[in-house]
Amino acid sequence: MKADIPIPYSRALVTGGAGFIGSHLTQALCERGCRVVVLDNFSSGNRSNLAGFDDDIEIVDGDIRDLSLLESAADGCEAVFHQAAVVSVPQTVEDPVGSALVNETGTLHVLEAARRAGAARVVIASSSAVYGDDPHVPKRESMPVRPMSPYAVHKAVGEQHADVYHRLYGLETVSLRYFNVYGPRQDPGSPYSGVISIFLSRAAAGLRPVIFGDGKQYRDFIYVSDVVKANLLAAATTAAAGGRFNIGTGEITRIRELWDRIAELAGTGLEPEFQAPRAGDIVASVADIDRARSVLGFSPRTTFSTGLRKTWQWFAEAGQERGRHADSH
Ligand code: UD2
Repeated sequence: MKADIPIPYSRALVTGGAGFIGSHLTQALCERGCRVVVLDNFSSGNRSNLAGFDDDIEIVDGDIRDLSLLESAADGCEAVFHQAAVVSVPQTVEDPVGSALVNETGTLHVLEAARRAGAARVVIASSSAVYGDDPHVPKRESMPVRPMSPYAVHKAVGEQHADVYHRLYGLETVSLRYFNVYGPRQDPGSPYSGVISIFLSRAAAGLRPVIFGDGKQYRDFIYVSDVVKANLLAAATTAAAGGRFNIGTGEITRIRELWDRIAELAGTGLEPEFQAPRAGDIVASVADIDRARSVLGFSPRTTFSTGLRKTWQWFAEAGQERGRHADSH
């Protein structure tokens, strides 16, 4: 059993536990001796993400729009990690109402189910999207939220619900504002998937990538196991209750440089194709992680080169054995 970050809970619920981040978190909790209930509707999650450790978990095939189902899933759980969401920004633009039922009402349901179940703590996945296109960098938690998409509104409202549950009912809620998360099990399947998963799958297939804009725009890419660690620390740190934390690395990578590094890993000389910038694309995004460092004791461990190499290995192995080749934490 892993003892690096001890988890003071014997049973936890992970919503979206079969998804990219949720499955890594579920695995890490299992490795620390915590019994996990995974609630997932398998719209973007996949059972193969749980391969190798599904004996230790209970899977509830269902939806966070269903409060009574959530209530029974949360029964006996001391901690809840809320990862389920419509994660595509464009999907929330296309369907602002339907996605709000999942992202906003669903988050409220998760908090309410946790309250009714008598859970101590709820850690919710928020996003750097709440900062919108504010050009000031690095992003600090004290900056005002400026949602620019339904997705960002959903995440900002979710944080506010979490605050209210903390103040009103004493539920220990923590919101984690993820920056650009990457790693094994990230699905490259849609044009709006994470850029790293798209570039790696293009490289593996010997295809040129598309760079939107001049490629000088930059992001703060964080490896999934560091995001998992942030969740474990958020669950285990008493002083975190009621807080909002940026979860990134504080380091930047420009999109053009990203492709050059991936091309080198893949041993390809393919040049990117440049297209017009995406509407609403943000030029600069990087986290100030001082608050997470000082309150949670969080510090990202995986360097970008190591994370990229591990993720490339996973993509290169591709296809049939995907789930089994993912990292352990
Ligand atoms: C991230 C989050 C999103 C939301 C948003 C908030 C991911 C996957 N998405 O969107 O959920 O929180 O931040 O601002 O983490 N790009 C290319 N070629 C491609 C794909 C992307 O050049 O084939 C560029 C894209 O134009 C952007 C950058 O790569 O400049 C990153 O794109 P992304 O979709 O991975 O993530 P982002 O930051 O737009």
